[in-house]
Amino acid sequence: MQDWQRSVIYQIYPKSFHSHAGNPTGDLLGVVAKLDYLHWLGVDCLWITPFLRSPQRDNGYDISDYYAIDPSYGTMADCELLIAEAGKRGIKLMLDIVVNHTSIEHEWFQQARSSLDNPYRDFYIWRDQPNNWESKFGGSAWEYEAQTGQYFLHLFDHTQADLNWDNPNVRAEVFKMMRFWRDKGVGGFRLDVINLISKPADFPEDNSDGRRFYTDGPNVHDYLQQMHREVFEGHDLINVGEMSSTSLEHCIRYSRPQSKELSMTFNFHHLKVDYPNLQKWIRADFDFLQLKRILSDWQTGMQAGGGWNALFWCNHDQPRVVSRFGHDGEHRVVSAKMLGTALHFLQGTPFVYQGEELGMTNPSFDHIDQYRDVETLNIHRLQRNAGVSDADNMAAIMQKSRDNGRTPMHWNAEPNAGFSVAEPWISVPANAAQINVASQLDDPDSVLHHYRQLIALRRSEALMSDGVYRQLLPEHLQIWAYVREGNGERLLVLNNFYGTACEVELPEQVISPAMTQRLLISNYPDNPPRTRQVFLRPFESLVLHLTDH
Ligand code: TEU
Repeated sequence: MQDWQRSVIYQIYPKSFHSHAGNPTGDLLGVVAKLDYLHWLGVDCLWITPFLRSPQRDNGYDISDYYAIDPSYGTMADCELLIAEAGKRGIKLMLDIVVNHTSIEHEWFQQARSSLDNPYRDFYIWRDQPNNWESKFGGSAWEYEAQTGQYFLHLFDHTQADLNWDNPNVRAEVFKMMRFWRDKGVGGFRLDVINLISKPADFPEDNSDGRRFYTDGPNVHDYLQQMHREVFEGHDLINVGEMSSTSLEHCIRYSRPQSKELSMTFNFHHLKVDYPNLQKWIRADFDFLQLKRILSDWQTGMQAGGGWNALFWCNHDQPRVVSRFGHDGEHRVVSAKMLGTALHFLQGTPFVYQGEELGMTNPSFDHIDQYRDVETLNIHRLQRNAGVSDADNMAAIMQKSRDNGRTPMHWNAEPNAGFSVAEPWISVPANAAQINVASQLDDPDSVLHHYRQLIALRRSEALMSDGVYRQLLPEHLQIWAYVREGNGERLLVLNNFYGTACEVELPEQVISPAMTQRLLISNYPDNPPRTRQVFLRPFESLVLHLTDH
Protein backbone atom coordinates (compact mmCIF):
# COMPACT_ATOMS: atom_id res chain seq x y z
CA MET A 1 0.00 0.00 0.00
CA GLN A 2 1.25 3.46 -0.88
CA ASP A 3 0.67 6.35 1.52
CA TRP A 4 -1.82 7.96 -0.81
CA GLN A 5 -3.90 4.80 -0.73
CA ARG A 6 -4.54 5.58 2.93
CA SER A 7 -5.05 9.32 2.40
CA VAL A 8 -8.00 11.66 2.27
CA ILE A 9 -7.78 14.61 -0.11
CA TYR A 10 -9.64 17.89 0.31
CA GLN A 11 -10.56 19.94 -2.75
CA ILE A 12 -10.41 23.71 -2.60
CA TYR A 13 -12.00 26.00 -5.17
CA PRO A 14 -9.95 29.04 -4.16
CA LYS A 15 -12.20 31.57 -5.82
CA SER A 16 -14.89 30.64 -3.29
CA PHE A 17 -12.89 29.47 -0.27
CA HIS A 18 -11.75 32.53 1.66
CA SER A 19 -10.62 36.04 0.77
CA HIS A 20 -7.84 37.22 3.04
CA ALA A 21 -7.54 40.51 1.15
CA GLY A 22 -11.25 41.25 1.48
CA ASN A 23 -12.02 41.00 -2.24
CA PRO A 24 -15.04 39.57 -4.10
CA THR A 25 -12.94 36.46 -4.91
CA GLY A 26 -10.85 34.26 -2.63
CA ASP A 27 -7.04 34.11 -2.57
CA LEU A 28 -4.08 31.90 -1.58
CA LEU A 29 -3.53 33.69 1.73
CA GLY A 30 -7.17 32.88 2.43
CA VAL A 31 -6.22 29.20 2.15
CA VAL A 32 -3.22 29.73 4.45
CA ALA A 33 -5.56 31.30 7.01
CA LYS A 34 -7.68 28.14 7.04
CA LEU A 35 -4.90 25.54 7.25
CA ASP A 36 -5.47 24.96 10.95
CA TYR A 37 -9.08 24.09 10.20
CA LEU A 38 -8.00 21.63 7.49
CA HIS A 39 -5.41 20.12 9.82
CA TRP A 40 -8.08 19.70 12.52
CA LEU A 41 -10.32 18.01 9.94
CA GLY A 42 -7.47 15.57 9.37
CA VAL A 43 -6.93 15.67 5.60
CA ASP A 44 -3.57 14.66 4.12
CA CYS A 45 -3.53 16.62 0.92
CA LEU A 46 -5.20 19.62 -0.74
CA TRP A 47 -6.16 19.74 -4.39
CA ILE A 48 -6.48 23.41 -5.26
CA THR A 49 -8.16 24.19 -8.60
CA PRO A 50 -6.13 26.41 -10.97
CA PHE A 51 -4.74 29.66 -9.60
CA LEU A 52 -2.25 30.34 -12.40
CA ARG A 53 -2.53 33.38 -14.63
CA SER A 54 -5.74 33.28 -16.60
CA PRO A 55 -8.38 35.56 -18.09
CA GLN A 56 -10.79 33.55 -15.85
CA ARG A 57 -13.27 32.89 -18.60
CA ASP A 58 -13.52 29.31 -17.27
CA ASN A 59 -12.40 30.23 -13.74
CA GLY A 60 -8.75 29.37 -14.26
CA TYR A 61 -9.14 26.33 -16.54
CA ASP A 62 -8.03 28.69 -19.28
CA ILE A 63 -4.37 29.29 -18.39
CA SER A 64 -2.40 32.06 -20.07
CA ASP A 65 0.87 31.59 -18.12
CA TYR A 66 1.87 28.34 -16.40
CA TYR A 67 4.66 30.03 -14.44
CA ALA A 68 2.74 32.91 -12.86
CA ILE A 69 0.11 33.19 -10.12
CA ASP A 70 -3.05 34.98 -11.23
CA PRO A 71 -2.95 38.38 -9.49
CA SER A 72 -6.46 37.85 -8.12
CA TYR A 73 -5.06 34.93 -6.08
CA GLY A 74 -1.87 36.64 -4.88
CA THR A 75 1.82 36.19 -5.63
CA MET A 76 4.41 33.46 -6.07
CA ALA A 77 5.56 34.26 -2.53
CA ASP A 78 2.03 33.53 -1.27
CA CYS A 79 2.12 30.21 -3.08
CA GLU A 80 5.49 29.31 -1.56
CA LEU A 81 4.16 30.27 1.86
CA LEU A 82 1.13 28.05 1.34
CA ILE A 83 3.28 25.06 0.36
CA ALA A 84 5.54 25.63 3.38
CA GLU A 85 2.74 26.19 5.91
CA ALA A 86 0.76 23.20 4.66
CA GLY A 87 3.95 21.12 4.87
CA LYS A 88 4.44 22.09 8.53
CA ARG A 89 1.05 20.57 9.23
CA GLY A 90 1.85 17.40 7.28
CA ILE A 91 -0.42 18.44 4.41
CA LYS A 92 0.60 18.16 0.77
CA LEU A 93 -0.55 20.43 -2.01
CA MET A 94 -1.70 19.05 -5.33
CA LEU A 95 -1.51 21.42 -8.30
CA ASP A 96 -4.24 21.37 -10.94
CA ILE A 97 -2.53 21.09 -14.32
CA VAL A 98 -4.59 22.04 -17.37
CA VAL A 99 -2.69 20.86 -20.45
CA ASN A 100 -5.34 19.59 -22.84
CA HIS A 101 -5.71 23.25 -23.77
CA THR A 102 -4.50 26.74 -22.99
CA SER A 103 -6.26 30.06 -23.02
CA ILE A 104 -6.07 31.78 -26.40
CA GLU A 105 -4.32 34.55 -24.45
CA HIS A 106 -1.34 32.26 -23.82
CA GLU A 107 1.83 33.43 -25.57
CA TRP A 108 2.01 30.14 -27.52
CA PHE A 109 -1.41 30.76 -29.03
CA GLN A 110 -0.69 34.40 -29.70
CA GLN A 111 2.37 33.29 -31.67
CA ALA A 112 0.52 30.42 -33.34
CA ARG A 113 -2.32 32.55 -34.61
CA SER A 114 -0.01 35.17 -36.11
CA SER A 115 1.06 33.23 -39.23
CA LEU A 116 0.96 29.81 -40.86
CA ASP A 117 4.73 29.37 -40.56
CA ASN A 118 5.17 30.57 -36.99
CA PRO A 119 7.18 27.99 -34.98
CA TYR A 120 4.29 27.78 -32.49
CA ARG A 121 1.66 27.09 -35.18
CA ASP A 122 1.90 23.33 -34.53
CA PHE A 123 1.38 23.78 -30.80
CA TYR A 124 -2.34 23.79 -31.62
CA ILE A 125 -4.66 21.89 -33.96
CA TRP A 126 -5.63 23.64 -37.20
CA ARG A 127 -7.78 22.57 -40.14
CA ASP A 128 -8.96 24.21 -43.32
CA GLN A 129 -12.45 22.90 -42.70
CA PRO A 130 -14.09 21.97 -39.39
CA ASN A 131 -15.51 18.49 -38.84
CA ASN A 132 -18.79 18.03 -36.97
CA TRP A 133 -17.38 17.51 -33.45
CA GLU A 134 -19.08 19.44 -30.68
CA SER A 135 -17.64 21.43 -27.81
CA LYS A 136 -18.37 20.05 -24.32
CA PHE A 137 -19.81 23.46 -23.55
CA GLY A 138 -22.19 23.41 -26.54
CA GLY A 139 -21.81 24.40 -30.20
CA SER A 140 -19.05 23.50 -32.68
CA ALA A 141 -15.61 22.45 -31.41
CA TRP A 142 -13.94 24.61 -34.08
CA GLU A 143 -13.35 28.34 -34.21
CA TYR A 144 -12.37 30.27 -37.33
CA GLU A 145 -9.26 32.48 -37.23
CA ALA A 146 -9.58 35.13 -39.93
CA GLN A 147 -5.93 36.16 -39.95
CA THR A 148 -4.67 32.78 -41.17
CA GLY A 149 -7.92 31.46 -42.64
CA GLN A 150 -8.04 28.19 -40.66
CA TYR A 151 -10.09 26.73 -37.83
CA PHE A 152 -8.60 25.66 -34.47
CA LEU A 153 -9.95 22.89 -32.23
CA HIS A 154 -11.43 23.66 -28.81
CA LEU A 155 -13.14 20.80 -26.99
CA PHE A 156 -14.25 23.30 -24.32
CA ASP A 157 -14.89 27.05 -24.64
CA HIS A 158 -13.81 28.81 -27.84
CA THR A 159 -11.18 30.63 -25.75
CA GLN A 160 -9.63 27.28 -24.69
CA ALA A 161 -7.57 26.05 -27.64
CA ASP A 162 -6.55 22.36 -27.61
CA LEU A 163 -2.80 21.71 -27.56
CA ASN A 164 -1.30 19.40 -30.15
CA TRP A 165 0.26 16.65 -28.03
CA ASP A 166 1.59 14.88 -31.12
CA ASN A 167 4.11 17.71 -31.35
CA PRO A 168 7.14 16.64 -29.22
CA ASN A 169 7.87 20.31 -28.45
CA VAL A 170 4.49 20.62 -26.73
CA ARG A 171 5.24 17.59 -24.57
CA ALA A 172 8.70 18.90 -23.73
CA GLU A 173 7.26 22.27 -22.64
CA VAL A 174 4.56 20.64 -20.52
CA PHE A 175 6.99 18.32 -18.75
CA LYS A 176 9.43 21.19 -18.13
CA MET A 177 6.63 23.22 -16.56
CA MET A 178 5.56 20.28 -14.37
CA ARG A 179 9.17 19.82 -13.16
CA PHE A 180 9.22 23.51 -12.22
CA TRP A 181 6.21 22.99 -9.93
CA ARG A 182 7.48 19.65 -8.63
CA ASP A 183 10.75 21.36 -7.66
CA LYS A 184 8.78 24.10 -5.89
CA GLY A 185 7.54 21.41 -3.56
CA VAL A 186 4.05 20.48 -4.70
CA GLY A 187 3.06 16.99 -3.56
CA GLY A 188 1.40 15.96 -6.78
CA PHE A 189 -0.79 16.89 -9.68
CA ARG A 190 -4.44 16.72 -10.64
CA LEU A 191 -4.46 16.48 -14.41
CA ASP A 192 -7.44 18.11 -16.05
CA VAL A 193 -9.23 16.02 -18.74
CA ILE A 194 -5.94 14.24 -19.33
CA ASN A 195 -7.54 11.38 -21.29
CA LEU A 196 -8.52 13.79 -24.07
CA ILE A 197 -4.98 14.86 -25.07
CA SER A 198 -4.47 12.42 -27.95
CA LYS A 199 -6.59 13.04 -31.04
CA PRO A 200 -6.71 10.78 -34.12
CA ALA A 201 -4.77 12.22 -37.06
CA ASP A 202 -7.73 12.10 -39.48
CA PHE A 203 -10.43 13.83 -37.40
CA PRO A 204 -13.32 11.69 -38.69
CA GLU A 205 -16.89 12.96 -38.86
CA ASP A 206 -19.14 11.47 -36.19
CA ASN A 207 -22.80 10.56 -35.89
CA SER A 208 -22.51 11.91 -32.36
CA ASP A 209 -20.39 14.69 -30.77
CA GLY A 210 -17.01 13.16 -31.64
CA ARG A 211 -15.97 12.05 -28.16
CA ARG A 212 -15.50 8.41 -29.12
CA PHE A 213 -12.57 9.45 -31.33
CA TYR A 214 -10.59 11.57 -28.88
CA THR A 215 -11.53 10.00 -25.51
CA ASP A 216 -8.69 7.72 -24.32
CA GLY A 217 -7.20 8.47 -27.74
CA PRO A 218 -4.53 6.63 -29.73
CA ASN A 219 -1.32 7.74 -27.94
CA VAL A 220 -2.61 8.73 -24.52
CA HIS A 221 -0.93 5.90 -22.60
CA ASP A 222 2.41 6.54 -24.31
CA TYR A 223 2.24 10.22 -23.46
CA LEU A 224 1.42 9.52 -19.81
CA GLN A 225 4.27 7.01 -19.56
CA GLN A 226 6.56 9.65 -20.96
CA MET A 227 5.25 12.12 -18.36
CA HIS A 228 5.93 9.54 -15.66
CA ARG A 229 9.53 9.11 -16.79
CA GLU A 230 10.16 12.82 -17.20
CA VAL A 231 8.34 14.21 -14.17
CA PHE A 232 7.23 11.60 -11.62
CA GLU A 233 9.95 8.92 -11.57
CA GLY A 234 11.93 8.90 -8.33
CA HIS A 235 9.65 11.45 -6.63
CA ASP A 236 6.97 10.93 -4.03
CA LEU A 237 3.96 12.44 -5.81
CA ILE A 238 0.20 11.80 -5.88
CA ASN A 239 -1.03 12.09 -9.44
CA VAL A 240 -4.71 12.01 -10.20
CA GLY A 241 -6.09 11.99 -13.71
CA GLU A 242 -9.48 13.45 -14.47
CA MET A 243 -10.94 11.10 -17.08
CA SER A 244 -13.83 12.31 -19.15
CA SER A 245 -16.26 9.66 -20.55
CA THR A 246 -13.61 6.98 -20.00
CA SER A 247 -13.80 3.18 -19.62
CA LEU A 248 -12.89 0.79 -16.82
CA GLU A 249 -10.27 -0.89 -19.02
CA HIS A 250 -8.47 2.39 -19.66
CA CYS A 251 -8.66 3.47 -16.02
CA ILE A 252 -7.03 0.21 -14.96
CA ARG A 253 -4.22 0.93 -17.40
CA TYR A 254 -3.87 4.55 -16.25
CA SER A 255 -3.67 3.67 -12.57
CA ARG A 256 -2.16 0.20 -12.07
CA PRO A 257 1.40 0.54 -10.76
CA GLN A 258 3.05 -1.54 -13.46
CA SER A 259 1.82 0.83 -16.19
CA LYS A 260 3.88 3.67 -14.67
CA GLU A 261 1.31 6.31 -15.57
CA LEU A 262 -0.81 7.80 -12.73
CA SER A 263 -1.73 7.04 -9.11
CA MET A 264 -5.50 7.06 -9.57
CA THR A 265 -8.35 8.22 -11.78
CA PHE A 266 -11.58 10.16 -11.50
CA ASN A 267 -14.44 9.07 -13.70
CA PHE A 268 -17.95 10.45 -13.93
CA HIS A 269 -20.18 7.52 -14.81
CA HIS A 270 -21.83 7.45 -11.37
CA LEU A 271 -22.68 11.14 -11.74
CA LYS A 272 -24.71 10.61 -14.90
CA VAL A 273 -27.47 8.66 -13.16
CA ASP A 274 -29.66 11.75 -13.32
CA TYR A 275 -28.96 12.36 -17.02
CA PRO A 276 -31.86 10.60 -18.83
CA ASN A 277 -30.43 9.07 -22.04
CA LEU A 278 -27.19 10.89 -21.19
CA GLN A 279 -28.94 14.24 -21.56
CA LYS A 280 -27.59 16.52 -18.84
CA TRP A 281 -29.82 19.55 -19.36
CA ILE A 282 -33.11 17.95 -18.34
CA ARG A 283 -34.35 18.02 -14.77
CA ALA A 284 -34.63 14.40 -13.60
CA ASP A 285 -34.58 12.20 -10.52
CA PHE A 286 -31.58 9.91 -10.08
CA ASP A 287 -31.66 6.18 -10.77
CA PHE A 288 -30.59 4.54 -7.50
CA LEU A 289 -30.10 1.01 -8.89
CA GLN A 290 -27.90 2.39 -11.62
CA LEU A 291 -25.86 4.37 -9.08
CA LYS A 292 -25.17 1.23 -7.03
CA ARG A 293 -24.45 -0.86 -10.09
CA ILE A 294 -21.96 1.61 -11.58
CA LEU A 295 -20.08 2.20 -8.33
CA SER A 296 -20.01 -1.53 -7.61
CA ASP A 297 -18.78 -2.41 -11.10
CA TRP A 298 -15.94 0.10 -10.72
CA GLN A 299 -15.09 -1.21 -7.27
CA THR A 300 -14.81 -4.83 -8.36
CA GLY A 301 -13.35 -4.00 -11.78
CA MET A 302 -10.58 -1.72 -10.54
CA GLN A 303 -9.81 -4.15 -7.73
CA ALA A 304 -9.50 -7.09 -10.13
CA GLY A 305 -7.31 -5.13 -12.55
CA GLY A 306 -5.07 -3.61 -9.88
CA GLY A 307 -6.23 -0.02 -10.54
CA TRP A 308 -7.10 2.61 -7.96
CA ASN A 309 -10.19 4.85 -7.78
CA ALA A 310 -10.38 8.49 -6.76
CA LEU A 311 -13.70 8.51 -4.84
CA PHE A 312 -15.94 11.57 -4.92
CA TRP A 313 -19.50 12.83 -4.83
CA CYS A 314 -18.79 16.52 -5.30
CA ASN A 315 -16.43 18.87 -7.05
CA HIS A 316 -16.53 22.33 -8.60
CA ASP A 317 -18.34 20.95 -11.68
CA GLN A 318 -21.09 19.12 -9.81
CA PRO A 319 -24.20 19.98 -7.80
CA ARG A 320 -24.08 19.46 -4.03
CA VAL A 321 -24.53 15.79 -3.18
CA VAL A 322 -26.98 16.30 -0.30
CA SER A 323 -29.35 18.04 -2.75
CA ARG A 324 -28.68 15.42 -5.41
CA PHE A 325 -28.68 11.96 -3.80
CA GLY A 326 -29.78 12.92 -0.28
CA HIS A 327 -32.38 15.25 1.17
CA ASP A 328 -31.67 18.94 1.66
CA GLY A 329 -34.78 19.60 3.78
CA GLU A 330 -35.63 18.00 7.13
CA HIS A 331 -33.26 15.04 6.60
CA ARG A 332 -30.29 17.16 5.55
CA VAL A 333 -27.97 16.30 8.44
CA VAL A 334 -28.68 12.60 8.55
CA SER A 335 -28.60 12.16 4.77
CA ALA A 336 -25.36 14.15 4.36
CA LYS A 337 -23.74 11.86 6.95
CA MET A 338 -25.10 8.76 5.21
CA LEU A 339 -23.65 9.88 1.86
CA GLY A 340 -20.26 10.55 3.47
CA THR A 341 -20.21 7.09 5.01
CA ALA A 342 -21.35 5.35 1.82
CA LEU A 343 -18.43 6.90 -0.10
CA HIS A 344 -15.62 6.78 2.46
CA PHE A 345 -15.90 3.02 3.02
CA LEU A 346 -15.35 2.23 -0.66
CA GLN A 347 -11.97 1.18 -1.97
CA GLY A 348 -10.00 4.11 -3.29
CA THR A 349 -8.87 7.53 -2.10
CA PRO A 350 -11.76 9.73 -0.95
CA PHE A 351 -11.99 13.40 -1.90
CA VAL A 352 -13.95 15.92 0.17
CA TYR A 353 -15.01 19.06 -1.68
CA GLN A 354 -15.12 22.29 0.33
CA GLY A 355 -18.46 22.60 2.11
CA GLU A 356 -19.39 18.96 1.57
CA GLU A 357 -18.18 18.34 5.13
CA LEU A 358 -20.88 20.79 6.29
CA GLY A 359 -23.68 19.32 4.19
CA MET A 360 -23.85 22.49 2.06
CA THR A 361 -26.81 22.44 -0.35
CA ASN A 362 -27.50 23.70 -3.86
CA PRO A 363 -28.28 27.44 -3.57
CA SER A 364 -31.64 27.33 -5.45
CA PHE A 365 -30.75 30.32 -7.63
CA ASP A 366 -33.87 30.75 -9.76
CA HIS A 367 -32.75 33.57 -12.04
CA ILE A 368 -30.13 33.30 -14.77
CA ASP A 369 -28.54 36.58 -13.59
CA GLN A 370 -27.39 34.75 -10.46
CA TYR A 371 -25.24 32.34 -12.51
CA ARG A 372 -21.62 32.97 -13.53
CA ASP A 373 -20.44 29.71 -15.13
CA VAL A 374 -19.52 29.84 -18.82
CA GLU A 375 -21.06 26.41 -19.47
CA THR A 376 -24.35 27.37 -17.78
CA LEU A 377 -24.61 30.65 -19.67
CA ASN A 378 -23.81 28.98 -23.01
CA ILE A 379 -26.39 26.25 -22.41
CA HIS A 380 -29.03 28.71 -21.27
CA ARG A 381 -28.65 30.60 -24.54
CA LEU A 382 -28.54 27.48 -26.73
CA GLN A 383 -31.60 25.93 -25.06
CA ARG A 384 -33.57 29.15 -25.36
CA ASN A 385 -32.66 29.42 -29.04
CA ALA A 386 -33.75 25.81 -29.50
CA GLY A 387 -37.22 26.69 -28.18
CA VAL A 388 -36.96 25.17 -24.67
CA SER A 389 -39.35 27.02 -22.34
CA ASP A 390 -37.88 29.32 -19.69
CA ALA A 391 -39.39 27.16 -16.98
CA ASP A 392 -37.76 23.94 -18.27
CA ASN A 393 -34.49 25.72 -19.00
CA MET A 394 -34.23 27.14 -15.48
CA ALA A 395 -35.44 23.91 -13.83
CA ALA A 396 -32.55 22.02 -15.44
CA ILE A 397 -30.02 24.74 -14.61
CA MET A 398 -31.11 24.91 -10.97
CA GLN A 399 -30.53 21.19 -10.66
CA LYS A 400 -27.44 20.74 -12.84
CA SER A 401 -25.44 23.99 -13.06
CA ARG A 402 -21.81 23.84 -12.00
CA ASP A 403 -22.44 27.00 -9.98
CA ASN A 404 -24.37 24.84 -7.48
CA GLY A 405 -20.99 23.81 -6.12
CA ARG A 406 -19.22 27.13 -6.56
CA THR A 407 -20.91 29.40 -4.03
CA PRO A 408 -18.72 30.78 -1.21
CA MET A 409 -17.68 28.51 1.65
CA HIS A 410 -19.77 29.05 4.77
CA TRP A 411 -17.38 29.90 7.61
CA ASN A 412 -19.74 31.55 10.08
CA ALA A 413 -23.02 33.47 10.44
CA GLU A 414 -21.39 36.86 9.76
CA PRO A 415 -22.07 38.84 6.56
CA ASN A 416 -21.05 36.94 3.40
CA ALA A 417 -20.72 33.82 5.57
CA GLY A 418 -17.27 35.00 6.68
CA PHE A 419 -15.94 34.40 3.16
CA SER A 420 -14.93 38.03 2.61
CA VAL A 421 -15.75 41.51 3.84
CA ALA A 422 -16.54 42.40 0.22
CA GLU A 423 -19.65 41.39 -1.73
CA PRO A 424 -18.72 37.96 -3.22
CA TRP A 425 -18.46 37.34 -6.97
CA ILE A 426 -21.40 34.92 -6.70
CA SER A 427 -24.17 35.10 -4.09
CA VAL A 428 -24.01 33.34 -0.75
CA PRO A 429 -26.89 30.85 -0.34
CA ALA A 430 -29.68 31.92 2.02
CA ASN A 431 -29.00 29.03 4.45
CA ALA A 432 -25.41 30.07 5.29
CA ALA A 433 -26.46 31.40 8.69
CA GLN A 434 -27.68 27.90 9.66
CA ILE A 435 -25.06 25.77 7.90
CA ASN A 436 -21.51 26.91 8.66
CA VAL A 437 -18.17 25.85 10.13
CA ALA A 438 -18.42 27.90 13.34
CA SER A 439 -21.74 26.41 14.43
CA GLN A 440 -20.75 22.86 13.47
CA LEU A 441 -17.41 23.00 15.28
CA ASP A 442 -19.41 23.40 18.50
CA ASP A 443 -21.82 20.61 17.69
CA PRO A 444 -20.53 17.02 18.08
CA ASP A 445 -23.58 15.74 16.17
CA SER A 446 -22.86 17.88 13.12
CA VAL A 447 -22.06 16.72 9.59
CA LEU A 448 -18.61 18.25 10.11
CA HIS A 449 -17.79 16.03 13.10
CA HIS A 450 -19.06 13.02 11.19
CA TYR A 451 -16.66 13.74 8.31
CA ARG A 452 -13.81 14.25 10.76
CA GLN A 453 -14.61 10.86 12.23
CA LEU A 454 -14.69 9.23 8.76
CA ILE A 455 -11.27 10.72 7.98
CA ALA A 456 -9.82 9.54 11.30
CA LEU A 457 -11.22 6.02 10.82
CA ARG A 458 -9.19 5.60 7.64
CA ARG A 459 -6.05 5.72 9.79
CA SER A 460 -7.20 3.11 12.30
CA GLU A 461 -9.15 0.69 10.10
CA ALA A 462 -6.90 -0.96 7.55
CA LEU A 463 -9.89 -2.66 5.86
CA MET A 464 -11.06 0.76 4.65
CA SER A 465 -8.02 0.84 2.40
CA ASP A 466 -7.37 -2.80 1.59
CA GLY A 467 -10.54 -4.80 2.27
CA VAL A 468 -12.14 -6.57 -0.68
CA TYR A 469 -15.41 -4.97 -1.79
CA ARG A 470 -18.51 -7.12 -2.20
CA GLN A 471 -22.00 -5.78 -2.76
CA LEU A 472 -24.99 -7.28 -0.91
CA LEU A 473 -28.65 -7.04 -1.97
CA PRO A 474 -27.83 -5.52 -5.39
CA GLU A 475 -31.48 -5.32 -6.41
CA HIS A 476 -32.72 -3.62 -3.24
CA LEU A 477 -34.53 -0.43 -4.19
CA GLN A 478 -33.52 1.67 -1.21
CA ILE A 479 -30.54 0.16 0.61
CA TRP A 480 -26.94 0.14 -0.55
CA ALA A 481 -25.26 -2.59 1.47
CA TYR A 482 -21.71 -3.77 1.01
CA VAL A 483 -18.83 -5.38 2.86
CA ARG A 484 -15.08 -4.83 2.81
CA GLU A 485 -13.38 -7.98 3.98
CA GLY A 486 -10.09 -9.78 4.54
CA ASN A 487 -8.39 -12.12 7.08
CA GLY A 488 -11.60 -13.23 8.79
CA GLU A 489 -12.62 -9.65 9.45
CA ARG A 490 -15.30 -7.61 7.78
CA LEU A 491 -16.75 -4.13 7.62
CA LEU A 492 -20.48 -4.22 7.01
CA VAL A 493 -21.66 -0.92 5.52
CA LEU A 494 -25.41 -0.29 5.41
CA ASN A 495 -26.95 2.82 3.88
CA ASN A 496 -30.60 3.73 3.51
CA PHE A 497 -30.81 6.22 0.63
CA TYR A 498 -34.45 7.17 1.28
CA GLY A 499 -36.62 8.94 3.85
CA THR A 500 -38.67 5.89 4.79
CA ALA A 501 -37.64 3.18 7.24
CA CYS A 502 -37.22 -0.37 6.00
CA GLU A 503 -36.16 -3.82 7.11
CA VAL A 504 -33.81 -6.16 5.26
CA GLU A 505 -32.47 -9.63 5.83
CA LEU A 506 -28.74 -10.11 5.39
CA PRO A 507 -26.97 -13.40 4.55
CA GLU A 508 -25.93 -15.42 7.60
CA GLN A 509 -22.29 -15.60 6.46
CA VAL A 510 -22.15 -11.80 6.70
CA ILE A 511 -23.50 -11.29 10.21
CA SER A 512 -24.33 -13.89 12.84
CA PRO A 513 -24.54 -14.06 16.67
CA ALA A 514 -21.26 -16.02 16.70
CA MET A 515 -19.33 -12.95 15.45
CA THR A 516 -17.91 -10.15 17.55
CA GLN A 517 -19.41 -6.85 16.46
CA ARG A 518 -18.16 -3.32 17.04
CA LEU A 519 -19.91 -0.19 15.77
CA LEU A 520 -17.51 2.08 13.87
CA ILE A 521 -19.79 4.94 12.89
CA SER A 522 -23.47 5.73 12.53
CA ASN A 523 -25.76 8.70 11.97
CA TYR A 524 -28.33 7.96 14.71
CA PRO A 525 -27.64 8.39 18.44
CA ASP A 526 -28.92 5.02 19.67
CA ASN A 527 -27.39 1.87 18.23
CA PRO A 528 -28.46 -1.50 19.59
CA PRO A 529 -26.45 -4.60 18.50
CA ARG A 530 -27.62 -5.80 15.09
CA THR A 531 -28.76 -9.17 13.80
CA ARG A 532 -29.32 -10.49 10.29
CA GLN A 533 -32.71 -8.85 10.35
CA VAL A 534 -31.78 -5.18 10.13
CA PHE A 535 -34.18 -2.31 10.54
CA LEU A 536 -32.93 0.96 9.05
CA ARG A 537 -34.49 4.32 9.87
CA PRO A 538 -34.82 7.18 7.30
CA PHE A 539 -31.40 7.76 5.69
CA GLU A 540 -29.81 5.65 8.41
CA SER A 541 -26.30 4.44 7.82
CA LEU A 542 -23.98 2.42 9.99
CA VAL A 543 -20.78 0.47 9.78
CA LEU A 544 -20.08 -2.62 11.86
CA HIS A 545 -16.70 -4.25 12.27
CA LEU A 546 -17.32 -8.00 12.46
CA THR A 547 -14.86 -10.72 13.38
CA ASP A 548 -15.48 -14.40 12.67
CA HIS A 549 -14.64 -16.92 15.39
O1 TEU B 1 -13.83 19.36 -16.47
C1 TEU B 1 -13.97 18.40 -17.45
C2 TEU B 1 -15.35 18.04 -17.84
O2 TEU B 1 -15.53 17.50 -18.91
C3 TEU B 1 -16.46 18.32 -16.97
O3 TEU B 1 -16.54 17.89 -15.72
C4 TEU B 1 -17.29 19.41 -17.45
O4 TEU B 1 -17.40 20.43 -16.52
C5 TEU B 1 -18.65 18.85 -17.74
O5 TEU B 1 -18.51 17.82 -18.64
C6 TEU B 1 -19.50 19.90 -18.35
O6 TEU B 1 -20.76 19.34 -18.57
C7 TEU B 1 -12.61 19.97 -16.31
C8 TEU B 1 -12.68 20.98 -15.18
O7 TEU B 1 -12.95 20.30 -13.98
C9 TEU B 1 -13.71 22.01 -15.53
O8 TEU B 1 -13.94 22.91 -14.49
C10 TEU B 1 -13.24 22.72 -16.77
O9 TEU B 1 -14.22 23.63 -17.21
C11 TEU B 1 -12.94 21.73 -17.90
O10 TEU B 1 -12.16 20.62 -17.48
C12 TEU B 1 -12.14 22.41 -18.97
O11 TEU B 1 -10.85 22.67 -18.53
